[in-house]
Formats: sequence, C-alpha cells, structure tokens
Amino acid sequence: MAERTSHEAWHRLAERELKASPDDLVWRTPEGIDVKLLYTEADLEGIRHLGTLPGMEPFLRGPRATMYAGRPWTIRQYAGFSTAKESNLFYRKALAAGQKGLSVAFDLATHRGYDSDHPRVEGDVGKAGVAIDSVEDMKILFDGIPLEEMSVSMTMNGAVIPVLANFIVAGEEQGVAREKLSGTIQNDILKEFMVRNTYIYPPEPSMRIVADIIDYTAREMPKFNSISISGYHMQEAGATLVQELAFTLADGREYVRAALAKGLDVDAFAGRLSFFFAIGMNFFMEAAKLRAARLLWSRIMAEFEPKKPSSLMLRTHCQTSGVSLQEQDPYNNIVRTAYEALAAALGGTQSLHTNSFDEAIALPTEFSARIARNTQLILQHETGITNVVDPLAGSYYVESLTNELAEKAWALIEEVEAMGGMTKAVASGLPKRMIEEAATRRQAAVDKGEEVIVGVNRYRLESEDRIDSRDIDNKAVRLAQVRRLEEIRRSRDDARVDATLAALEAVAAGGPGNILEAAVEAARARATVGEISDAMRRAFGDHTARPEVVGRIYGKAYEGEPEFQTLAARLDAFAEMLGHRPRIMVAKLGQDGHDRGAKMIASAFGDIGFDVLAGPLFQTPAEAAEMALDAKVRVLGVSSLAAGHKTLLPQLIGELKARGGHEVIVVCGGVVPRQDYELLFDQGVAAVFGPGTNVLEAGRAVLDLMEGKLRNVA
Ligand code: MLC
Ligand code: 5AD
Repeated sequence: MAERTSHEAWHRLAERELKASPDDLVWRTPEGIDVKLLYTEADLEGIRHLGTLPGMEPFLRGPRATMYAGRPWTIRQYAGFSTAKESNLFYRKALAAGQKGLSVAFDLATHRGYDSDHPRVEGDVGKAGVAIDSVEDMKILFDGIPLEEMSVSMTMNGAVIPVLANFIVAGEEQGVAREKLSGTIQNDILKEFMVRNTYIYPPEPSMRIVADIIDYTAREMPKFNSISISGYHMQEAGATLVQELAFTLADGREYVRAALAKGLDVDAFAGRLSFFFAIGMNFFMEAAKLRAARLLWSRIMAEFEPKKPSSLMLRTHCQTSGVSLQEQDPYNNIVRTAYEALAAALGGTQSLHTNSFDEAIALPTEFSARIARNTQLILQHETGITNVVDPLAGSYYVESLTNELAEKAWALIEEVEAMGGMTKAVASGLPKRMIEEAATRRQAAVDKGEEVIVGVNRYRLESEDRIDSRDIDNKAVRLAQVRRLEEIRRSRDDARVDATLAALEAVAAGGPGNILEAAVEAARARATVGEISDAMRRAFGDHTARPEVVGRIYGKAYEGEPEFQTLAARLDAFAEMLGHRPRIMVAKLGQDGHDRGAKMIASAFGDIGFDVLAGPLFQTPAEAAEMALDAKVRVLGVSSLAAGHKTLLPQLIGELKARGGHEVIVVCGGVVPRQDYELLFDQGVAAVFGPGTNVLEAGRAVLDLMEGKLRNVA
C-alpha cells in the first residue's frame, strides 16, 4: 500500500517535471518491449529465476561459480587475411600483445569449398580472410603457435569438413594428438541458409555433416567445441534481439536432435556445444539477452534428460556489432565498441571479439586491431568489473528485461516448434523473411532520423579526413596460392589422393563411416580443400537459393511523408514517359554472401516504384552482365561487402561492353574505401554508395543518373 502511494507520488512528480505523462515516454523497442521510465520492486513480482546462483542450474547467472574472478573471459580476436604466412605473423604479434585465444577468419573461396585457382573466386582469394588450400597452408598458419596450449576457433561452415580435417592433420604433424586440441569449429549450417550464405550443399546432407562432426569430436577430441551456434549473423542481418535469441536456441535444439538421431548419448556431446551472440548498442538489453539465453538453454536441454549438469550450461562467445559501426567519423566506433564490450562482459560472456574502428571500411590494420584488443585489456585490468560475478543481478530493470526477453523468445521458439523445428522453418523461409523485415524497418527508422546515429544522421561532420586502411593485393595472394597448389599436386601421391577421395565420396553417398574421419585421410594424403569439397559435391549436389525480396515495409514506414512521395511521384512521371517502370538489377558478385544491403535496396527501391530484379548470389561478372542485358535493365547495382570490388567491377563493365551493353548504368554500394572511388569511376562506375547511405538519397541519385542518360542520348 505504502509502495503504491509512493509510486503515485512519483508519477505526479514526474508529470510536473515533464509537463506530460511519463507513460508517453515509454520506449517501444524493435523487440516490442515497452521500456518504462522507472522500474521498482513491483516489477520483480512473479519472476522465478531471481534466487538462482552462478555455476548452478539454470546457469542464468553464469556457467561458472566464480566467473571472471576465477578466470577472465578469453580475449579472442577474429582475424585472417592474405596468405597463411601473413596471418601467422599477425597472430603471433597479437598474442604477444595480450590476446589470449585465436580465431581464424578464412577467405570466401575457402568458405565455399573452392581452391584459390578456381575461376569463380578470382576476386575473393585472401580478401575477407586467409586463403587456405591444404594442410601445408594450415601448418604455416599455426607455425610457432603451440596447439596443445592455444585454443583455436575456426569460423567455418560450408567447407567445414576439409578445414577441420586439415586442422587435425596440422596438429598431428606439429606433434599434437587430436585429443589435446582445444578450440571451436563454427559448424552451424542452419544460420547459413538463413543469413550468412556460405553454404555449399543442400540442407539435409549439411545437417548430416554437422552431426558427423559432433559424433567425431565427442569420441576423438574431448577438449574441442563441436559447434558454435550463432545468432551473431542474425543480428548483423537485422534481426531483433528476440529473433536472435529464439532462432539461435531453436537451431541448437535442432542440432541436439540431429546428434541424438545418430545414436549419441546426450551427455557425450552436450557439454561441448557452444554459442555465439552479437552485442549491439542496446546496452542493458544485450546483457539481459545473455542471461536469458542461459536460462532458456537449460530449459531446452532439460527436455533431453541429461545426467551431467554441464549439459544444461550455455557457454558463449560474443562479438561486438559490426553493423552498429559507421564509415562516417570512424573514431566514434571505438566508443561504441567499448560500450558493447562492457555489455558483453556484464552479461557474462566466455570469450569476446571487439571490432576495430575501421570495420565499415576494410579489414583491421595493426593500429586499429591494437585499439580493439586494448579495449578488452583495459576492461579486464583497469575497471574492476572482473571481481564480482553477474553484477547486474537484482537490478529491477535488468531482471525485468531478462524475464521479458526470455518470455518473448520462448513464444517464438514455440512457434518454430509448431512448424516442426528449425530445419523446416528455415526451409519455409519464415525466419529469413522476419529478419529481413526487421532490417528494412530499422533502415527506414535510421533514414527518417527517428533512430539517431551520431556522425551519420545527426552531428555529421562537414568534411572528413581519410584514415589509413588495409588493402590486400589479391592478385599477388592468388598467384602465391596457385604456385603452392601446383607444388602440392606435383609432390603428392596421386593414387593415394584418388583412393582417399573415392572413399570419402562413398561415405558421403551413404556408405558406412564418418565423413570427417574419411576426410582426415584425404587431408593426410594432401587432397586440397577444393578436391575434398568436390568429392562431397558429387554425393550431395549444390544448394541454390531462390532470391526473395520482402516488400511494403520501407514504403509503409514512410507512408504519407512528403520526402518519399516526391521521389515516388518523380519516378512515376519518368515511368510514364518511358511507358514502363525503369528496371534495375541488384547484383552480388563472387563469393560474397553478405546480402542484407542488397536485399534492403531491392526491397526499398521496389517500394519507391522501381522495377527491381534481384540477382542470385555468387554470380560471376559474365553471368551478371548476361542476366542484366537479357532483362534489359537500365541500371545495374552491385553490392560489395567482401572487398572484391576492385577486381569484379572492372570485369563486370568489360563483360557488359563485350555484349554491347554500353547503355547500362553501373553503380556500386557497400564497403568500399574512399581511396578506391576514383579507380571505380575511371573504370566507368557511375556512382558509389558507401556505408551509411540514406536509401532515399540513393534512389534520387539513381533516378538522376537515368534521366541524365536519357537526355544525353536525346
Ligand atoms: C573458465 N574456466 C574456469 C573458469 N572460467 N575454470 C575455473 N574457474 C573459472 N572461473 C575454464 C573453462 O572451464 C575452460 O576449461 C577454460 O577455463 C577456458 O574457458 P572458457 O570459458 O571455456 O573459454 P574459451 O576456451 O575461450 O571457450 C569459449 C567458448 C568457445 C566455449 C565460447 O566455444 C569459443 O572460444 N568460441 C569462440 C568462437 C569464435 O571465436 N567465433 C568467431 C566467430 S566470428 P574446459 O576444460 O572446461 O574447457 C564470425 C564472423 C563471420 O563468425 O561471420 O565471419
Ligand atoms: N578480420 C577481422 N575481422 C573480420 N570480420 C570479418 N572478417 C574479418 C577478418 N578477416 C569481422 C567484422 C565483421 C564480422 C562478421 O566479423 O567485424 O562484421
């Protein structure tokens, strides 16, 4: 009673201060959670997890009893570029400077199971990660790094079999038996079909690969985490935190079922399942998300009746959010990353990557990587936050958020369950669509200025200094790799290679045995990543996704707004003059599967009134040119996020010209450093839209270009 009276008194005071009702200031987050001005003890009523402790079921307060006081989280920076030799040097320097675990970023050719000499990967070799073609490269990657001591994470999903096989053999030849290897393989294929797109085979055989890896590591590699069930890429693709939480845990449940279906005992593998989440700018909600994730995972795992408590435990890696970082005024990114890192630590992560401030421009330089690493070192050594376990517990707000996120995510998990589980849900396309809708909604909120981004849509600098960024000469990397491949093919025993590959293909085709086990034999014989992948391609076939684009989200957010209507009307007039809506194509070239930007542009431009053709993923320049000309497009927009633009765009323009397509206007959007703009303009690219471009402004620019072209012709 006393409490109610005092709450009413607060309400009156608040009203006087605000000259409005505090209820008007309730913040409705993209998750649909209403965040109030004030939380009190009353908000804790009915929350059941409050009395729990860390290191014990349901592990909400942390998987370990002592958490960072016993051992701080692992500073594990994701890195890789160019050749194995260069990446190895970078790793060694980072470890000497305070990094504690390794995390390998592979290039997209490797991700998609192609050797560096394959014609489809000309723009990709060594660009977004390190090029690995065989055991020989893998050995160089870890040269001088003792694999019995260092835990190594490898982000690999498509070509997970050859890469893990190469790692095992590299360890072996370094004198480290596989049971001593510690680390993590991402091995999470469901989210690839949803958002990340580095799949190779269709879903069903891909799930079998996942299960075979869980089986093999459970038997042979007790210190190795068999999977890193990832929500990170969902948030990067635009998912709300509830979607990220729900779809990730539902994926986890699906993998557990796949392993059980192989006849494994749940306690034999559950303790080595691990997770991976993104940490964005919604500070308290991100910390609460990790707490909710642990609560829900223990609930899901309890259904499988494990005997070991550790089987209920969610352990996770986190990475600060890439999409929250901006090209404009990039030093702001240091600040953003620091807040995100703090949220991850307060949420109780086991391992963390902090992004570099040049994220939206290129791969980290030594300088930007140092600041990113030091962001974590300062948190661990200077702030005192490692001394207390789960310090946010008991906060009215955080506990209430934890509970609300858990409830909302659980409802979505149940929805997935009603569809028959995540494999079926993914096949239906629903999660992908939901995420794309959330992404488009968010873009509209940013473009309209409802969501503030400092230095981008508010407090923008009039002019910006350029910063130094890392550039990789991928022609040189490719040449070096091709030479190494030739050397391997010359020196190995071909008969042994053929025999091991045939054996692998037989296992993949349904014969007895474990796929990874068979691939280890092939890797020992020096079969390459491409050859091992091809052996499985012969058994499994390739997966091709249908490009789908959501509609009426961006336009709806702008309903009735003059800015949008003026552009739409201008476009209508232009279409009337032409006699049809102007057609544009949005293309993705090479192995770059980051398609959030492309999807968003396709969706929003469609709402504005363009006739949009969305190209499939992984086109070669020739294929894209062919498609664009067949469809008679006026504008061909290339979305590039994996640094292939300097190779692929000139090739595309060449292919268009070779087919008489001089009239097609080529534009480019995505992660393109300013220093590359001139080169692209010289090659004939009409406009470049960097990160942070307002979509309506891009629409106006494209319309200007089309009108200009028509005037020139006339
Ligand atoms: C921890 N330990 C303790 C302790 N805390 N022991 C005593 N007291 C304490 N307080 C023990 C642990 O039990 C463990 O031993 C050991 O110390 C290591 O701690 P950990 O907490 O398990 O950390 P770590 O080894 O770093 O493992 C973290 C992990 C793992 C479980 C989350 O899966 C991992 O490292 N993941 C990283 C994934 C990653 O880097 N992904 C990058 C994706 S980038 P024991 O014996 O129990 O093991 C990406 C981008 C893209 O995807 O798209 O390209
Ligand atoms: N090196 C460092 N960071 C990388 N990222 C991707 N590739 C690399 C790399 N080779 C990071 C970026 C990106 C996220 C997916 O991972 O932060 O947003």
